Amino acid sequence: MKQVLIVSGVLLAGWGASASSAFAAGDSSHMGNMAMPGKPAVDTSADSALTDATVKSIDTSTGMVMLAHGAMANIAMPAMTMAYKAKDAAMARSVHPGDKVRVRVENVGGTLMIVRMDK
Ligand SMILES: [Cu+2]
Repeated sequence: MKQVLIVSGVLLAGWGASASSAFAAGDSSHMGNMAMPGKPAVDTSADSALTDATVKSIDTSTGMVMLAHGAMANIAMPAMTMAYKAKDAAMARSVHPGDKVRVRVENVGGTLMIVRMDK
């Protein structure tokens, strides 16, 4: 039990760090997510790490972006091709199939969301 509490604390600390860089200050909508119990992270030491990915396809109606991506330790995801929810419509519209990007995917309230995507 003590171990679980420690892991949760690290997760929340990581959230705070990434939230300050990935979201505008004053956004209260993700404060609720911070209080939710997260999945135990495999590795929280590189919590803002970006992962190389190639955009395979985009569905602008749903905001889903199909990525061929490297391993993402923070969500325990090995390298694979998989669709993730873009954090907003502007992000989904900003990329095209074939684009090489660097992404940060996080578990936001149970949804694997692309919170940052650098071209
Ligand atoms: Cu995956």
